[in-house]
Amino acid sequence: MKELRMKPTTAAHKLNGDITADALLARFQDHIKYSRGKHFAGATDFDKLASLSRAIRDLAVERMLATQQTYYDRDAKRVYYLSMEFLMGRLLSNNVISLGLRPVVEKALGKLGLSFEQLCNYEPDAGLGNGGLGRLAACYLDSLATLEYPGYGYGIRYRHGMFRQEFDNGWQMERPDDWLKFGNPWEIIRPEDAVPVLVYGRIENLPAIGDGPPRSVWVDWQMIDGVPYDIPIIGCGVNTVNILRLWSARAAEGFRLDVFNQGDYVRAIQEKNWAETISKVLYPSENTHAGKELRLIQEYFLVACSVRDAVRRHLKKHESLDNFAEKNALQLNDTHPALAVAELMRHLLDEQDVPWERSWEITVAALGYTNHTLLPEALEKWPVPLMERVLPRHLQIIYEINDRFLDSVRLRYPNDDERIRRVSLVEEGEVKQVRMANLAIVGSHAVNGVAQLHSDLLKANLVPEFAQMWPERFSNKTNGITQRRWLLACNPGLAALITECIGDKWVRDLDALRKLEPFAEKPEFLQRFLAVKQANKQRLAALIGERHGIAVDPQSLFDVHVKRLHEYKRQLLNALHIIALYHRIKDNPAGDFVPRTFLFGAKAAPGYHMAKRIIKFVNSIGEVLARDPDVRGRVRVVFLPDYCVSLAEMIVPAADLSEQISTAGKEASGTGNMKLALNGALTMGTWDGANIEIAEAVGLDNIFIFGHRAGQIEAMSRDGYRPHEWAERDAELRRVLASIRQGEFSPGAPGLFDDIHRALVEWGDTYFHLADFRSYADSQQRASDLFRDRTTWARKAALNVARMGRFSSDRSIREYAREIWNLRPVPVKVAAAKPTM
Ligand code: 26Q
Repeated sequence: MKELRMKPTTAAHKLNGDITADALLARFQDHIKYSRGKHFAGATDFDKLASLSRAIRDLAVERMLATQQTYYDRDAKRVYYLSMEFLMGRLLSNNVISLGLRPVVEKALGKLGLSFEQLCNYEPDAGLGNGGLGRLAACYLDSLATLEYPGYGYGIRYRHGMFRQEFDNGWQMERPDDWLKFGNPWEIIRPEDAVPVLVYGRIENLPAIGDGPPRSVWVDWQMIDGVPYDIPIIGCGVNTVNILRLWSARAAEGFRLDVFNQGDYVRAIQEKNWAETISKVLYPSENTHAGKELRLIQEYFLVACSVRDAVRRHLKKHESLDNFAEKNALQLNDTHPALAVAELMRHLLDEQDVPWERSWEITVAALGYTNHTLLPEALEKWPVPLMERVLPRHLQIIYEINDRFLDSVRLRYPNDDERIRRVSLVEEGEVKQVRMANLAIVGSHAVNGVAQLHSDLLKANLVPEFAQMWPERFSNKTNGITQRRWLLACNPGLAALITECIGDKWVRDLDALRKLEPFAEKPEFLQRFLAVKQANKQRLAALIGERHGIAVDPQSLFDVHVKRLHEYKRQLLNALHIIALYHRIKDNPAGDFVPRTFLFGAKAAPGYHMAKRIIKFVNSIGEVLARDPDVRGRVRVVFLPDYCVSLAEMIVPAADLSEQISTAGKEASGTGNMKLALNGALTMGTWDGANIEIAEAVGLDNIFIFGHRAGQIEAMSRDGYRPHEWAERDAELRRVLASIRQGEFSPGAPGLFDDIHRALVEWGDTYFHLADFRSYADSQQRASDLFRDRTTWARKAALNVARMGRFSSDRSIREYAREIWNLRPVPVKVAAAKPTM
């Protein structure tokens, strides 16, 4: 596995060894004065944050230039990660760590009596994503840079990222995110690299020239400009600084020239607004496809800007696009950028005059597609009439791709209309729809799922005809997380303890954690391991106290359920168990219960009514329990508002138990499961997604697995699942359901949770809560029993940490690089910047 020469992280410190605390301090103060235009005395907290960030960015820029020059000189193959989401979170702390400058920064700030940690907390999250898929993209950028791969992120610079969540009487309220309000010190705008993007219009068919092919031109389009903003992605302990390029939409120079020419200057300026709406807001829904025109244009905008940029960079070095696929790989983060298939074809055909067959070879060889979901409601399908209006030329190309593809299928499988119907890029029906997953599969040389089970189900259930036709195209690439953010930066206590025991090799080679295994047998180590966890729990308890005025008991078991709110993720199953516990306490108020704090964090898509009601339900349960003296000191339910990356960085290190309880077969992978286990939480999980691989890695003795397996769930779906029968057979569950129906958790508002009750009992319990309840409740009981013996618990938790090496995004990225991108590391040599005093 070890292809890379591992440099010890101390190298990171050496790289900037020649910047002293005094030199950094001078640069910081210069930025206060010359970038912010203030005297130090008048500088706000944000001025200080921005100035430190700019001082750090300056150090990174030197290497960014050297990195780009190296890639150009060496004619390196590059990978472009195309994603509608990059959930970056905060950048300062991670960038300082990557540069090995933490001690220097702390010393410098210390001279002014400033705290680095506090300063970091003023940075707004770059919340340009919904959840797992967006955060995965951010982790992958970190690994690409750290492993010295020539990799770029391409995304959209949303003016408003993921909404801020507030609670009003327990109901979710969405407030606009305004992350750019005070400016973004990390970005570099590059107006000189702006690219034109065309939408709308129609196709005009021209007569063929001689016996050449019929020609068509796209006319009457409207033009938008994509303006790039670059954010440096700093590799940890290396010179590599890659780039995340985010596109912002502006009215093009010639936009609505017709209206200007009519003399209606003011209206013409007003219409510029339309262009700018394209990058205004992130669609805040995960795993649903609403089919909105603006979203389609956003997806096309990303693809058009990125393809043009990649082509331009290629042509700086090469004469033509003939070797484009040898020198470039484009990875599609789900189907959201799947229009890249049609756009790259359009470039080759219409702008470079490459013949169809060769254009197609190049396109398929350059593209790879990662699938992140099997949920049918999440599969992107765009109505043909909409596409015809917005992207007439692309629709034409998609039809041509489909015709040729279906011809090849008919050759191989004659007289198989059913197969043709299923694999077609166009779904027939009242309104025809373009199936983006089919387009992505046909247009890519590699297709992968994100955990073994998911990749298997993808082949077996979602697209069996494609898997049969092209078995070599399909593979698995199990997700990973970056240990630089999700251990080193967010859990300094545990990171220091680990490094003290086994050295710091794990920072760049997570498999090194294995050396921690023998320590799990040493009582002194376990005591310190527990002390770190305790301190992290106290840190979180303090935050909850400050922000919400709620006192949680840091001695209690912290049971953490953080992820997007979705029925398949079954926050509701957790709630049912809490109610059962409550009833047990009421029945036996003198009983000996292991105290628990149930912590939830989750945003619901604004239009997802059931999800919003589940949030209200959990909040209401929390209120009822908080008011009941019998419960005091035993169970506390806290739904933390506005779950986001920076809040996760506080919660993850403090968790004892990690809830990963999706209906088996529904969660493609999960990555929160990895973050929590890496930080020493035990997993309470179903046999789903990456939970399976985590269980195999840590051992079944060190994880709580419960519930029906994917095959059993499928069988129940097929043979008829009758949820009420599961309730009839279980007195405790019956009582839980009855208490919901009787309004026990909606005092003064009977009927408030009737829909929740009905969804479970009458409407078929789509996600099998009732079928898994008993197994879940029993498993939870085992967790409580185990928690009484802290040392045994700590031993299992430590073994989890020691055995999580496989779940580093470094491993994932190496697999993508070798098996899909054919990409090699390109180390960057650079003399570190000489500080100017
Ligand atoms: C699509 C069309 C229109 C509007 C929005 C969307 C949209 C946006 C985001 C559809 C899906 C998403 C996000 C999906 C996602 O985060 N999936 C998760 O990906 C993780 C990384 O692979 C997995 O670990 C999770 O299991 C999976 O749910």
